[in-house]
Amino acid sequence: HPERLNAATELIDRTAATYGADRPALRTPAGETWTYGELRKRANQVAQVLTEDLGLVPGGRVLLRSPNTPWTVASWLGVLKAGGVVVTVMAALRAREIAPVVERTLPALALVDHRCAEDVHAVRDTVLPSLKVVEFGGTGPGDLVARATAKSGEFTAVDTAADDVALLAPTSGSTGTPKITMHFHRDILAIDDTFGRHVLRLLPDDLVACSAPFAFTFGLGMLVVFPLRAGACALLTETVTPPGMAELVEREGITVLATAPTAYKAILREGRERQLAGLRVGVSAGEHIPLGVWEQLRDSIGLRVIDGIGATELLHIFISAAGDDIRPGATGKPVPGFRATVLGPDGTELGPGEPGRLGVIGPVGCRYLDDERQKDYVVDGWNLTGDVFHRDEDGYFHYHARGDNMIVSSGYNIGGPEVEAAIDTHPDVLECAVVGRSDAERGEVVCAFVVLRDGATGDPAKAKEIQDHVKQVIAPYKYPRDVRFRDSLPRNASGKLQRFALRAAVEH
Ligand code: 3SK
Repeated sequence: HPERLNAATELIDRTAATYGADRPALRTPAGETWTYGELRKRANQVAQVLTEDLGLVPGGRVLLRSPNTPWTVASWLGVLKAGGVVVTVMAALRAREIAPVVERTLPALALVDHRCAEDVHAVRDTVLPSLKVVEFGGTGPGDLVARATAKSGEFTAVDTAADDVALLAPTSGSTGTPKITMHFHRDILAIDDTFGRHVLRLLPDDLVACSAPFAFTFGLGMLVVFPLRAGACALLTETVTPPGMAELVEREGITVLATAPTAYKAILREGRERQLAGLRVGVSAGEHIPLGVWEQLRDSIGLRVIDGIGATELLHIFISAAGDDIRPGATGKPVPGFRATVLGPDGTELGPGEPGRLGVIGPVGCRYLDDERQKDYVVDGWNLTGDVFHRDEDGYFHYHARGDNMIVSSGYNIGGPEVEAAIDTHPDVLECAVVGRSDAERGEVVCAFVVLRDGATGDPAKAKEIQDHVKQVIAPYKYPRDVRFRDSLPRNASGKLQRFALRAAVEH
């Protein structure tokens, strides 16, 4: 890429010029369609509001919180066009999860869907009173949509450098507070230059759907970066359950579906796989797809699902299997442009068959915003994703486990410590520890071992109370589906929690 590069211009202006401004870019199940020309105009209008009315300057940070809607895409592109940096937070997060992101990233503005604005106002009041919160999609005064549609739609994108920061994407830490990953304009295009172009290979006539929110970079790639670069169309859904997804694929004529293995399992369990028969491509990521699920989809409807593993730190997928180069049971080989290896405890590369820490190098790498944990993630140039893999004689990578305290449930990474911190705020809880438990449907579920204070009774009602409490404190998808009461937690002589003992206990 050239030294001066604005990812939004590449994704929208260049595509509109190459494939035609009248082609559909975004659709919703409610029947709304935005062409490339309309999306370009709205992104420009947002950029005008940001720069002309709200004082955004190049490099200024803009928090974006919304379900997947067309105005979210226009806002994301508009911030980049204005030379700003998008800070994405999931609509599902609660104020206590948004607060550390705001504290760390210090955004000047927040663009928030009016249905999830309350928590952002609360965070502004307690953490960053200077934050200007602008709602969109509602009827309130100053709504972004009303302001934007009053603008001309003529805007020349700020001439950013290819390695200016474009995106700050938080990721749950396996320990402590969230880590904020920084990505440049060129990184956004690099995920398409690698996975998009060599593995996914979208066609301009594709209609793409993905169950993930944009704030999870898996969703950002699948619904914004890859379709817009290919001149294809994205179908934006706000929330969709797996059975609803199969219906949607059939009804809307979706040709490319990206989701987690949990959704494919649920579709098979409900016998809805025929509704996926029109798919040209299926992508599965977030966790490893079990061989049986992959085979059932291949045998019933001829769908050879592309399996992939990615990380927010590397923005998208870096190992995958696609086309004829699939070894059933293996996650696959490094995506063209990436190299991967398996490292032993001393950092030396291990040979075939030996499990160890996965190390990855490619055009996108981890850069945490001002975070000590950078030195643990990037060692000798290798990005250490926290996954344990082995490589076979032929170079295919096989997944074993997470090597840290991250729980991967239905494709979402959940940091054990943040669930523990949420459980600890329940008045009856003395202490707790959280581990992952294998689950046929979700890959893993969060399992909490809880020691109650004197006088409290560990019964199913208390377990439900703790679960409901957690759903109020942090994003509901992180709640412990399995709560087990104990008189004490296993500790070694120096008092250190023996998490391995809890892991062994949950599997038996
Ligand atoms: O595998 C993942 O969890 C992931 C994370 C970020 C982006 C893409 C993917 C597939």
